[in-house]
Amino acid sequence: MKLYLTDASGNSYKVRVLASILGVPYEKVYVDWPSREHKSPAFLKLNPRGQVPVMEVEGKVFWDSTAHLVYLARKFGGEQWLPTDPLGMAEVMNWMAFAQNEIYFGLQWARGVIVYGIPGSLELFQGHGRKALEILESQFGKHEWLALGRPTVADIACYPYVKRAPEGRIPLEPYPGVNAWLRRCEALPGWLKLD
Ligand SMILES: N[C@@H](CCC(=O)N[C@@H](CS)C(=O)NCC(=O)O)C(=O)O
Repeated sequence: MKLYLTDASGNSYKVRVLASILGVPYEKVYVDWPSREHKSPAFLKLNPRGQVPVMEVEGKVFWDSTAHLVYLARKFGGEQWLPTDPLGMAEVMNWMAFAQNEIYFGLQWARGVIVYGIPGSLELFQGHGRKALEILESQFGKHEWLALGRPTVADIACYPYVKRAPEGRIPLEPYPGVNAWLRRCEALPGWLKLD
């Protein structure tokens, strides 16, 4: 298995975390971000979005961290990280979708404006981001984990851009339940520190 990534990429980090927890070996292929290798014709053949991470495995190519987490969890994680029963799977996928919507277009993009100067309305992205944090805070008022009362791929998918929210000028202090959940994630065996 090959993973095209950069060290700074939060979406690549999600895949690295699950591979580390499950003890799955893989080859890292570092993409040269400063020279915009991810927008080169060769890379765009792998991923038409021009983004990392990209996974090459068993003769197939997948270019979204959600697909990578699904593959790793189902191939190597038994029923723990993404179960196959319809209700359990739906509960996990509900939060996987949240990671790719409110968290992505809110918390990740607000940070993108500040850290990378991507164009767009910081105020709009911060608004989506705060809404995401309010939903999470409400969840963690009642539950320790996002789905099924245990850690799943949903927690891994939501973690990095929640952790990095302050880089988008969205402080985490008003959300004690979210902070406690971040610490629970960080205490899981095999978890990797997000730099
Ligand atoms: N939905 C994708 C998002 C991937 C993504 O946003 N990757 C960022 C790095 S973390 C990237 O490559 N950005 C460059 C760009 O969008 O042009 C996933 O979950 O893998």
